[in-house]
Amino acid sequence: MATERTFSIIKPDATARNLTGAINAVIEKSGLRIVAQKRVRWSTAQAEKFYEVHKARPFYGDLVKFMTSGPVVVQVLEGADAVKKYRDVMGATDPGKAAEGTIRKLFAENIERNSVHGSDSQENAALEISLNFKPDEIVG
Ligand code: 3AN
Repeated sequence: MATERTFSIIKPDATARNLTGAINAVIEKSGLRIVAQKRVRWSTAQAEKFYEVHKARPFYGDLVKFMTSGPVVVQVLEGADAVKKYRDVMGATDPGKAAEGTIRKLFAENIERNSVHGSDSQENAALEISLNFKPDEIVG
């Protein structure tokens, strides 16, 4: 399996509850390496751009409001098959449907306040990483 990178966000519901370390522990236990990380506050424009693909969905406005409601921790994760692996570690979008031991089963509040984001393809991972990190901020 090829070594890949994926983009992760620890969302405002999780930073508000002081769960950054607990979520990072699950990530690291899975074998993924956190090769870049910073805590930031997104502007409305940044959140709108990031979630542009969901623009037509009924939850878009609320999602942008939520993602700008508090600090987020943006990360680059590295490892074998990282995109799929992190999707498995996060669990289903709806925490009610997430498997035992996944981040969303352990920590998410509901389908919107679901604690983490992870890229859904290698192409999107590259795009999302480039939107949030300069190359020299990533130390593998
Ligand atoms: P995932 O984050 O699992 O890739 P997406 O890309 O379908 O899921 O959705 C992006 C984000 O939009 C989710 N993480 C969640 O915060 C929010 N979201 C998705 N579906 C809903 C929904 N039905 N109602 C409210 N928020 C949603």
